[in-house]
Amino acid sequence: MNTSLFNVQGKIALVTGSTHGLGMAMARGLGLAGATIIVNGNSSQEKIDIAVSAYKNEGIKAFGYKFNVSKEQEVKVAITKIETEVGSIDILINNAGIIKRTPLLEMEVADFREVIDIDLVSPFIVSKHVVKGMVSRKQGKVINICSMMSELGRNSVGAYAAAKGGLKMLTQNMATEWAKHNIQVNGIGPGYFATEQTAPIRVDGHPFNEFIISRTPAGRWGDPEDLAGAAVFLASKASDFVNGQIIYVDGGILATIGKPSNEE
Ligand code: GCO
Repeated sequence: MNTSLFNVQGKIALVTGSTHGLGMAMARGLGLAGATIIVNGNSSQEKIDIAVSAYKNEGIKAFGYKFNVSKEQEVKVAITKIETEVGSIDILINNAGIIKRTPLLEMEVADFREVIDIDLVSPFIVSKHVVKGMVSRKQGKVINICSMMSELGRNSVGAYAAAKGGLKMLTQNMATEWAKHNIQVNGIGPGYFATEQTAPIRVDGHPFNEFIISRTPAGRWGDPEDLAGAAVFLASKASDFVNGQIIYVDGGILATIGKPSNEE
């Protein structure tokens, strides 16, 4: 097996929202596979610095850049800075996102708009400014972080589902328009993972925790490290003829209608 297919040595990967959670896990996977990581966050420079140190402590080449993915001018300046100070971006993972768990009839329009803005419009903004360089270099990898909610609805996450459903279609359209430039655009759809974002619905005894464990054929929440393999695959030569696909790393949830409570 030609393992160089999965080689990302020396590639530069920008992972938005990579100071913690799934973004950090995917960036770490790419870093341990030899990529240079551009760490992004928007909360505080301190958080970014802490994350960069954590990557470096594992021997990963990492640089931190604070910018808000939803503000086009900030993104434009940051991408220019990154490509001047570090180098051309070969791999972009649009991971940064938020969720607001509110039933639709109770949700403020402003809150709905904010979720769409961060989770759907921002990947468009960041991709627009990174892909220009990829087109000129005739190569690049874009990975959009979708969700189970790109396929299924759930009470209280309507805005998030609308954004992630849209991100699936945006991924397919990006793939359609950019494949001719040897740019492969795909998505990763994480199932239910043990992160800060899911902590409130994952506590022992919480009905949703029991539900997810019973609804997932693998019988567990995902570990963020479970995502690294799909990230390395979609960031490497191994996926050069894969376009517009969403790889669901979900322990099997989307493969099944589930089982009665009295069935093993
Ligand atoms: C929720 C969860 C999900 C997961 C993930 C599933 O409230 O249902 O937060 O949205 O985080 O997106 O793919």
